[in-house]
Amino acid sequence: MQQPQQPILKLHVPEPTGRPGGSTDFSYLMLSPAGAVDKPAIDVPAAQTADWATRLVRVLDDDGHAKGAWNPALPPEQLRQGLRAMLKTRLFDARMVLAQRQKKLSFYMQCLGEEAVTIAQAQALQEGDMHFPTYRQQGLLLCREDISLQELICQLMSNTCDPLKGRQLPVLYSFKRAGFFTTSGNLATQMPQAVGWAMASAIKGDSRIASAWIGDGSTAESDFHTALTFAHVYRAPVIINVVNNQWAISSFQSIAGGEGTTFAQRGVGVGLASLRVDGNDFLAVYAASQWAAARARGNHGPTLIEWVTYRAGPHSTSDDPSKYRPVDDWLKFPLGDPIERLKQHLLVLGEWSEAQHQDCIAQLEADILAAQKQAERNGSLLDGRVPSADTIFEDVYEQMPPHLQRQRAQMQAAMQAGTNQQSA
Ligand SMILES: Cc1ncc(C[n+]2csc(CCOP(=O)(O)OP(=O)(O)O)c2C)c(N)n1
Ligand SMILES: [Mg+2]
Repeated sequence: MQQPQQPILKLHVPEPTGRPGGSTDFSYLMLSPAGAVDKPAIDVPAAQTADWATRLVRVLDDDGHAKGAWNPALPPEQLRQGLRAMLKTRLFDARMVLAQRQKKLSFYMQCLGEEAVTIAQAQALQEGDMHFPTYRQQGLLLCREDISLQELICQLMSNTCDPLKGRQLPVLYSFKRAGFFTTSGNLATQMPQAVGWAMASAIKGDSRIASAWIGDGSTAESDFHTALTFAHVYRAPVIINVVNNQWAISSFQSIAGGEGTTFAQRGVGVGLASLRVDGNDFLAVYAASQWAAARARGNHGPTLIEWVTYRAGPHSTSDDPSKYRPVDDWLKFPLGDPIERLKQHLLVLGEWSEAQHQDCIAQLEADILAAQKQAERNGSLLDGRVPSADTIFEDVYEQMPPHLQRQRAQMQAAMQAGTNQQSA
């Protein structure tokens, strides 16, 4: 029988809403006014959070006033600490990009424009909780006084004092003592690990929670979905942070599934309480993190939080975003700059001044420069002083087995022969 005429099938390929030479249409962000979104009960059933997964939790308005039910009403000293840590992170990033351009390190990744998500969440969590970060969560370390800048720079320069002995790419830090799980270059692997760690914490009868971090693009990885299912089924005490900075290298967030829906809505679909939050609003980040942490600690279940923010810099030192997006995009991003917004709030409160701001910057720049000089005494990529080759045999077994001892001796002999040949 002859079929009636049917349309030819075609696929939809999402496109960014702005390309170089044009200007981005940011209406897709679906913003809510500051203070407009109410706060659910800490034990709200996950399915009832669907509304919170589409609206946007915001506290700070455009004039720097804090509004609504999510205002955490933090003491001014805590706000100043947050501002200082965000400035420290931004200045450190800028200095390390410069060092990369001077060939002192091979590679660097900034978190320009995203400083609030890590620093406000770090304030809301407790010592002993474990973060499972990506390469863009250096703020979790830079906000701590017990992590020295020098130690971070030695890792970035892969020099003789690199705590990871050159085994990791620059930026892929590991700091157990700071609750900072080893960063993996393989995207999304940290998600099932974070949920597994949270489950183990509950199995052991502990009170520590996990915080997992992932970018918008990486949510397309199957590890992300596996992690959500486990988190939901066992109500694991974990916060799932999806940092939607609009880009995954040159792929717009729509290519990972953000078009016509939100990343927060994925959480609701799987059975997780979900919030969509202004990631450039320090107060909103603190309040939402505190809510999710209290929910996890009270055995009410995990929370997925989509942080809406913007990757203001290139993806890494190997990227040139002017090839795929308008160059002035960040300046036009409706949620602004997290540092400027918290500064404005403190100025409105009468708890900060322009002079204090400039002093703070000068002090931080001096500290970073001094730490860099100290770190460079142990070598940088320029002079090739790297951890000894011997170290590749270490830290695998508690006691080195005979076959590795033999191989190490062979390597040492070969290296010695090479040195003798060179000097002959
Ligand atoms: C499994 C895997 N696939 C691809 C890559 C290459 N890669 C590194 S970062 C990146 C983009 C990730 O974007 P997103 O998750 O949005 O995080 P963002 O860089 O924006 O913070 C890609 C594709 C990788 N490292 N691992
Ligand atoms: Mg991204």
